[in-house]
Amino acid sequence: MNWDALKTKACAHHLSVLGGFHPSADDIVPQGCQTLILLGPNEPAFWPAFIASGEYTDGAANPLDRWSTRVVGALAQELNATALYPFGGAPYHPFYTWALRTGRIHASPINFLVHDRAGLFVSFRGALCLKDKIPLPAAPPNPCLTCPDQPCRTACPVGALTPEGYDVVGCKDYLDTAAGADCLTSGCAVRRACPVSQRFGRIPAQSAFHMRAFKGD
Ligand code: B12
Ligand code: SF4
Ligand code: SF4
Repeated sequence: MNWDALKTKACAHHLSVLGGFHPSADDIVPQGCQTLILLGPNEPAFWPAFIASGEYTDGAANPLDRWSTRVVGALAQELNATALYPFGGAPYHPFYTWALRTGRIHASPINFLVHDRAGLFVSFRGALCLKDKIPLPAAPPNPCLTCPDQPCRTACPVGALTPEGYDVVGCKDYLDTAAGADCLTSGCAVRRACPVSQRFGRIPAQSAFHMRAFKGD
């Protein structure tokens, strides 16, 4: 298995390989994991595939988590790897820390993760633990270092998400107001303000789906 073959196989499942790393003794990973790979939705193709799936249309709870379990699980089986998921309740697997370990996903000025291609819209559907140490490509530069205006710092209309922290209650209160409909239907204004996110092609309906889940509707 090599990086390009992995990307091709993931793409066939509407997933994107967002980065990987070779765990050291300090990393919290399953025993025998030689390479950890982070998978996200392959956007924009992912959304039409997901809403056509049985998990989305059956009306049962947690459709995206169930879709991820089936699809990432199948990919893991194909690759003789172990699948791990970011959801499922505490204690959570440390996806944030793993993301930083890839060297191509960074802590942005507002601490949400930022990826060289997905920007602040980066998110994970699962991880693969490979038994082999596969060569990884060099990480592209951190986009924040060449982002002159850093609009993420000031884009939240109520100052709930800034470099000083994330006021989750303040954010959710705003989503309950008429003015908050923009964040609710198009996605977090901070994540949308990032120039890298804007080039990514995230479908607003996908953001609306996540925002509804976040708000608890
Ligand atoms: C609990 C949780 C939340 C909580 C609390 C977040 C918090 N304060 O950390 C709440 C419900 C608020 C939340 C909200 C969202 N989250 Co969240 N969340 C998680 C979850 C499930 C667990 C985090 C955790 O405890 N990990 C276990 C700890 C031990 O390990 P760790 O993650 O490596 O720990 C580091 C981080 O917690 C970090 N950290 C500490 N404080 C904070 C604060 C913030 C704001 C961040 C980003 C990180 C962070 O420091 C720790 C050490 O390095 C992770 C998935 C996961 N498994 O990690 C997603 C995750 C962090 N969330 C994610 C997302 C997408 C969101 C939402 C944007 C989703 C949405 N729109 O519906 C929203 C934000 C709403 C918005 N404004 O758009 C993404 C990351 C996105 C990004 N670009 O950074 C993750 C990785 C899930 C995924 N499947 O991709 N989330
Ligand atoms: S807006 Fe600029 S500084 Fe903020 S996360 Fe995006 S690239 Fe980084
Ligand atoms: S969803 Fe809207 S209110 Fe909440 S942090 Fe993002 S921009 Fe601010």
